[in-house]
Amino acid sequence: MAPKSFLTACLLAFTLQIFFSHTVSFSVSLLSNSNESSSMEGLIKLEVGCVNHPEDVSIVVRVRFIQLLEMGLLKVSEEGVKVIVPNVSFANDVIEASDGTLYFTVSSTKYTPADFYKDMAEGNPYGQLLKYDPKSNQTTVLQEGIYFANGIALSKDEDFVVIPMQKILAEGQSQWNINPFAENLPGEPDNINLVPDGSFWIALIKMNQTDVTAIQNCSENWELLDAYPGLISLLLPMGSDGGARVVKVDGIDGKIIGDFNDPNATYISFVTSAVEFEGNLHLASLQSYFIGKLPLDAPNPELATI
Ligand SMILES: [Ca+2]
Repeated sequence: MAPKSFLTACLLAFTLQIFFSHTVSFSVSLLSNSNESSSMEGLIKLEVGCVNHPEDVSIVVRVRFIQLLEMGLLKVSEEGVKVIVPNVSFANDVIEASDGTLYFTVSSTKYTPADFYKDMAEGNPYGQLLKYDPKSNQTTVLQEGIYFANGIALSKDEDFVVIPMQKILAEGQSQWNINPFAENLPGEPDNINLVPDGSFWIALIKMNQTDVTAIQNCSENWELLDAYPGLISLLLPMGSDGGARVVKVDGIDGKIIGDFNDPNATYISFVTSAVEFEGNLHLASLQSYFIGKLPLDAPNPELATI
């Protein structure tokens, strides 16, 4: 079959897959509304116009903080910007332990952030968890083979780290002990942040797994997405289609104990990070020009299960 006709056939098959998958699975669409979720009504917009599509938000309680860019792992402080780990093309999130050790994720060792959709289309685990030792200035890979490694958090007692759907026992173990964590979330996990009581807030991204699987099964999926870039928004809806959802999970096995949902992006869309501080939840969004601040003392913000 000629490449162009094959591409057309692939697009047709993919379109049919989307049609039928939407027909039969609409009721289980990710980030769908739930009677057990709390609304984001009451969200306050901070720093409107002063931020540009922030992917993460930090409450700076120390003078310094760490930030990631495509060029590597960077440290940003009042003294300026210092490259700590160079040659990391797709670092995503980082957490600093009390002894200065850094744990960070690389989403893909094969693709750049601009080509993130190719990683999605290929569907292979190119993500990594890495550790940087400030005493030796050495970086080691703790785990490979992670599907699009995204957020990372360190536990309250610093005895394990959490990456999407895995809990990994840290120092004091002769071998890294990997356990399932927060499986079956109602969305794809992005950034994870520790709550002072030992639980975690996880920002969820809407992604239609059925459509993702359909395009992964197309052998020329890159060409398909390059020819029809609008398909990317079907795989990863943004704007009002993307909605916003954050869940709070316990620190034991990741059971959901709190949930805020804005399925139609009425107040904010595409939230990628949620940080709890002094009774408020601070939300970062790749689709907004502000930081969301959600008071947690509103009536009935918690739920038991989904
Ligand atoms: Ca992230």
